[in-house]
Amino acid sequence: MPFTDAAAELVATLADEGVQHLFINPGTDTAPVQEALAAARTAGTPSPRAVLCTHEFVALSSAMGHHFVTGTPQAVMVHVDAGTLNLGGAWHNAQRNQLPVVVFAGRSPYTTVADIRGHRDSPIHWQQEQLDQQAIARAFGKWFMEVPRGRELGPIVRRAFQVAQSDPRGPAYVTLPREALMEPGGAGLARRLRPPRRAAPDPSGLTEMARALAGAQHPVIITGRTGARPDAVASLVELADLLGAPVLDQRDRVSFPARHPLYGGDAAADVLASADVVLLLDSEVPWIPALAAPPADATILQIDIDPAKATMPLWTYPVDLALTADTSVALPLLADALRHLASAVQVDQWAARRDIVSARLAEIRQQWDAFAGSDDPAAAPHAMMQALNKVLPPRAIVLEEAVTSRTALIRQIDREPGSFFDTGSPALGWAIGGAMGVKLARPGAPVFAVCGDGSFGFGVPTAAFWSAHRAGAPFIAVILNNQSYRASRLPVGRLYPGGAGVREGSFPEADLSPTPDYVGLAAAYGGGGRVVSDSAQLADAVEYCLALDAAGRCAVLDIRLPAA
Ligand SMILES: Cc1ncc(C[n+]2csc(CCOP(=O)(O)OP(=O)(O)O)c2C)c(N)n1
Ligand SMILES: [Mg+2]
Repeated sequence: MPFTDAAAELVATLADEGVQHLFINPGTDTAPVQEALAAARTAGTPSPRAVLCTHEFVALSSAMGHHFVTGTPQAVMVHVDAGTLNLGGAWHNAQRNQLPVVVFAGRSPYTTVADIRGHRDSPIHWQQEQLDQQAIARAFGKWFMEVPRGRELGPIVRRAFQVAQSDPRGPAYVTLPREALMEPGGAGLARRLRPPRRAAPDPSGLTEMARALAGAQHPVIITGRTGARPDAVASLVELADLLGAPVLDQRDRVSFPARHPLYGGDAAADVLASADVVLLLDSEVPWIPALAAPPADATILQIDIDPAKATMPLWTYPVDLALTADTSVALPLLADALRHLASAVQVDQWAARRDIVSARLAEIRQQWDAFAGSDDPAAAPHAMMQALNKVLPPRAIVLEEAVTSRTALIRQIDREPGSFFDTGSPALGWAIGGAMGVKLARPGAPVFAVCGDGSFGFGVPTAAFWSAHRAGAPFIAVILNNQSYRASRLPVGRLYPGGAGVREGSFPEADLSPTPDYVGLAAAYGGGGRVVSDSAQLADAVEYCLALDAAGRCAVLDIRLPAA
């Protein structure tokens, strides 16, 4: 049956693309889509569930959380220029996390003629029209198009999903004039345009890479997001075990198990200095040259779906051999190639190296634990994260946005692949909206968004709490409350030691005291929570929050840290 209009075709197409939720903040421009969603619900035809997000930043953050656990394409719908602007920093997070999302935005109606359906009928239709609405998204998206007429909608939406899901993936932006949405659509669903399959590495390059690794004395593996495909983790473990190489896991995802003897976590300074061959896997920022880098003559190898990182103007890492590939495809092939060319003597040498490296890494990890148990004031977040790790239920999923407490979190929180997510280089505020999206995908899992007090505020908590309750997707916000934008205060002292800022000591631009009643804020939206200032109180508080979560209510665990 032909669609009643293009908006109905849009709704059917979203469902056909596998979009489960339409994270939406509507306006006058979205009426045809709202009508089409209602019609589909009434008729029982496939349609995504409309999830109202009362701030657009929450909508795109939620879509990202949902994608992280499901791997599915996402759709967000916002109001013209204003809604597009309110997506704000979530654009950046979507871009840097290669989120396959199609962001739909209204576009002021073109026509003032009363007999064209959808025509202008409000002052805002003049005010909200911009010379170039797409320019708002230009820096962050990878593809942009407007639907000029209803009958073109199907192929354009198919193309948007194809591009968004093609590696390197990223946001597509489609503007929808109201008249076009109300025009007739196609005769049926437009043909689906499939994204390409996962990329395999160049065979000769792979052999060369295997040779370089086989000849290494001190190989080091650095990974950022290999665990985005949890099935790749086992392959990485196999490779590391074979080579006896330490794995620096930057923990944007869980790419390597924390309990594995070759897990080097964030110990870059200890591990990189002696490296002669470094293998970079899915890492956005392999190291910070001024802080910890491999020797200048080290051989740098790279496997990445986007090795050149053209969207980062100055990405000048000295890579000797880069292979464009999905690491879940490339790693088993690399391990095979290594096994193929390794002599028995080499395999024995690598096994011996494994023991030596493991012993060194065990010492480092022991120091992390000892620090968490020390009475150094800087250890407070470490102790709290250690205590939290002990009481996290096995099914819990953790989202990281702890900023200067990040090191504490990644050293202490031990999660399985697929149950820990970090945006990497964040526009802050992602975690609580992201938690709602995760919960929609994993209703049985308690979702912990661990954030700084500053990050929590950037997440538009009023909108996140309301939207999560409304959607039945509650989360537990763990606020590492140091009453400060500590990350914005520290550089002043670092760059101007003994300067006016340090001497004055007040940092009014980074001081978040007096602390608000975060639990009260959650309560205003139907949630609750607990305040803790001692790690011994944590287990009871978490139990309380888990009970709220089980009752469908958001919780805040307000962890009071020493004021920073
Ligand atoms: C959207 C956005 N605005 C501003 C910043 C700059 N910024 C980086 S860290 C930070 C402070 C974060 O404070 P908090 O979450 O409390 O963590 P803490 O530094 O105290 O550990 C700010 C403002 C940012 N990254 N993103
Ligand atoms: Mg803080």
